[in-house]
Amino acid sequence: MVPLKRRKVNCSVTSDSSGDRTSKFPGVVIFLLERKMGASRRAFLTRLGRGKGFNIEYSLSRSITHIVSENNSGEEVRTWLDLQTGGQGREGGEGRTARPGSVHLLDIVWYTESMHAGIPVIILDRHRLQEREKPGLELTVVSVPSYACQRHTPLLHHNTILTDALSILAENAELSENEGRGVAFRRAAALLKSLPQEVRGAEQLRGLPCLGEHSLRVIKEVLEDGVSHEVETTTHSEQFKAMKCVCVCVFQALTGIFGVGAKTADRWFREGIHTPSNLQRSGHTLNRAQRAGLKYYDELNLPVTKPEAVAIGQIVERAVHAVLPGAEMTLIGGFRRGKQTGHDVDFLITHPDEGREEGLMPKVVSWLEAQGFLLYQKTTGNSYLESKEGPARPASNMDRFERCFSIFRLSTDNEGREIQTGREIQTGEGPQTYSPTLTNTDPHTHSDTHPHSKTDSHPLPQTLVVVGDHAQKVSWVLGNSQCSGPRSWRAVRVDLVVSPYSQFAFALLGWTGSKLFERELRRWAIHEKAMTLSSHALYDRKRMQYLRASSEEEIFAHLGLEYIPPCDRNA
Ligand code: 8GT
Ligand code: MN
Repeated sequence: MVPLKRRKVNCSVTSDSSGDRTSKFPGVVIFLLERKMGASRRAFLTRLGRGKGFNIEYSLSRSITHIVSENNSGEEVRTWLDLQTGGQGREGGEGRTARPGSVHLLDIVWYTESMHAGIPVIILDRHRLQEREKPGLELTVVSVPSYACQRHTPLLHHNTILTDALSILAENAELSENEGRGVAFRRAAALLKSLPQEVRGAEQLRGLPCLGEHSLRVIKEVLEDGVSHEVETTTHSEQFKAMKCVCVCVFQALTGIFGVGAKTADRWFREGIHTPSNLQRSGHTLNRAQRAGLKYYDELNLPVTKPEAVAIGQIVERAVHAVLPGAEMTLIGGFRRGKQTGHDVDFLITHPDEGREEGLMPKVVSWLEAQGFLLYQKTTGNSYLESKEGPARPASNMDRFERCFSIFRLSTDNEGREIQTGREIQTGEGPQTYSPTLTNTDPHTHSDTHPHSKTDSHPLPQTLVVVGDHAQKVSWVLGNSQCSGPRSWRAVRVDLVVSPYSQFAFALLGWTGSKLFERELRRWAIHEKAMTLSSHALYDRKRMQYLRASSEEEIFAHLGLEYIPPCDRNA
């Protein structure tokens, strides 16, 4: 458990922390716990709630009725409260600053659902923070639905040690082209992610769905020994390391197509190609996408941060508005689910007048190229036609929207940590030190967009090292000679998708992910509802008709599912 610090409740974030604002819901006085939530998210959630007429207090007081926390267990919140109140009032007595015994201790899910409903929703068991009555390993019987799309799966959860282990085995299975085994591990991991508490003993898992024999064996081993032998062996296997290195980064990152990279990487592995530099020296003829993947290999391996995603969003928005005023753009993928980093940035573009979006992508790409923002791009046209599609088509992850796989050239200000939104970049998640800006000082110089372009003579960056804790400098090892110093840009993978307005809700749902959540939605649709779901449409096979929807909420309703907000789709 993270040690609890005695800490003053932060009252300084906003000046209007008094209780005299008018509330639409008298009797509901909410306190958002900053611990693990962070000050900025707390401020954001407070503004959101207040905008909807909720009474949200910044200080603990006896008027608080609901304490909402994120990623804290009931015990952690209880301990924190005791620290604030000096342990008084635990049994509902007269505490100085709060009434810990009578106040509702709730998970953030209750808050997000209430925000969505516009009223404080009824408190269900799953909203309450779980508290163990007494230390020990008593069984907690939790009833968990078996499809991930029926469950709330937050980004941060209680079982990371177990899910990390299962994810490694899933990745290994996928790299070995054993998709079925990969999915089984991913389903088991997704189940653990959705549990409201930490699993401490295998007995707690009795009766839960999605846990196959193999996954259970791994979980038990980790619970008992702290590690799984199979996971350890996999992590250290040369083949796993090499396949991950060559396959994931060079191919899958660019094509996004499962299997294509794995086959080639496997062949190359057997030829002795284990690293990108092996590949570069191998004399293999590479296609344009592979060359780009190789050239920007290290940077494409660096996580993309939220501020970088936001900065790229501003560039894309400028491009889109320049070529089609009135067009709308939405950040999708992992960032829409609340992730703070990603392997790429995904955007969905549409226009409220159906038809206006046709042919938009080449124009956006031309604009971006003219400004020097693209290092690589491959655009594919829209090949979806409902009349031709045929409802019998199997549900598929691949859609046929107008789409552009690209590598952006994002200018960076290596001297300062401020980006144009004025917020500081969080450096907690990896070696990210760039500060993205929109300044584009050097158009065309590094463009590899045109097949015959020979303008960029940088050799392959073999290692990218960040110097110092909050370093602003990046050193590049180029071949044998190391040159150190700030560079003014970095390469970032960006996916652009254009959808007709009538398909927008389906595209939004399909591209928000996670991949497993999407897979489970399609599985639910077909097996439980006899419907076919894709990123273009939903077809009811019994009634033999398409079901239209203009929002994600409507699609969930058609599917007979409770609405799950993007932040809870992290299965
Ligand atoms: P990340 O942080 O690693 O980027 O995580 P992500 O944003 O969740 O993953 P992603 O690989 O960027 O994919 C974003 C979402 O788009 C996923 O849910 C994935 O299922 C979906 N997706 C593709 N390709 C396609 C496709 O061709 N069609 C549709 N409908 N969805 C796709 O990755
Ligand atoms: Mn993504």
